[in-house]
Amino acid sequence: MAESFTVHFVANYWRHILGIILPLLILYVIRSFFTRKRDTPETNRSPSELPEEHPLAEFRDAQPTDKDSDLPTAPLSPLHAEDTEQMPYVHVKHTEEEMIQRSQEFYKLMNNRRSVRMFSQQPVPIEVIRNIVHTAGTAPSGAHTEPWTFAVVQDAEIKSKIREIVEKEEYINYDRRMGDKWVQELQFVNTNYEKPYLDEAPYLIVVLKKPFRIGPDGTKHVHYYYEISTAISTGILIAAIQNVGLVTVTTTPMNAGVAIRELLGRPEHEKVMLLLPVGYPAPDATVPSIKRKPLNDIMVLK
Ligand code: IYR
Repeated sequence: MAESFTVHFVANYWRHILGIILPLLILYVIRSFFTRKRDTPETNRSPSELPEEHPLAEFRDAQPTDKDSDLPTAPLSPLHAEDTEQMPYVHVKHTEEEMIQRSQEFYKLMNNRRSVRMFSQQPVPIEVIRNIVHTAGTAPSGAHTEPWTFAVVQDAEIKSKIREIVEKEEYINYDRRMGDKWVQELQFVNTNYEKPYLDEAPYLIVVLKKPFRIGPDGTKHVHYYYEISTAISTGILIAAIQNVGLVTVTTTPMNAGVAIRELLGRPEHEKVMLLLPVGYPAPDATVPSIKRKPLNDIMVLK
């Protein structure tokens, strides 16, 4: 009896029932879509959801695409927890005159820096390179994660293998991958696919950035701002190279990163960012004659 009533009711009034249920269902779906977006803290949102210009967008890279993707993610250690010990800052103070003089001298030193692509094969003590890399490691980094590795290559065979890998890719870059406009705009740098400096300089420093690290327990710790942190440390590395009277050129190993990383036996979660040959300039080294922007073009005072 009750059953036939239900069947009868549904058969007669299904349009009304649908008319009530369907809009409710649509409203529910729309509401849950918006609440999910609002309630998810930005840092917990999957990096692939972040818009291009978002400051955390670089974490799209941090999404492992390889075997590390199965690792559980753990938060970074709470470096800023209340019980973190504080210590006095050791301040070296200079007089205003000294500051002016030191800043001028440092400017002169750095203004003399040029990207040099012609190297002497004269050896450089490894102690100098160790000190330079040590200095790069003093850079600030997101949540003090120190998300960098500097692979220093002195072995001639590894250097020439890296040169081979880079030249193979650069040949394609110059020949067809990058197009005529790119080739034309770079003409003044006087480069081509050949990179003799990669194996002629006594050292080749490979800068690797680490989107995350893997803890001893196998958990993954995401490194915030790993890209800018590694870039800052490279800037300090370049200043340290200039400070001892050696030269370098920042080389971007376009499309050659994975092969270089594998050659160096570095783990998959380290990404090759830059190659820096380091040594003395060749006695007959030349550089393009360029001018730097005047201060007024790069600084605004408000
Ligand atoms: N990486 C290429 C081309 C190149 C690109 C830029 I942008 C430069 O400032 C210089 C060179 C090469 O090393 O030949």
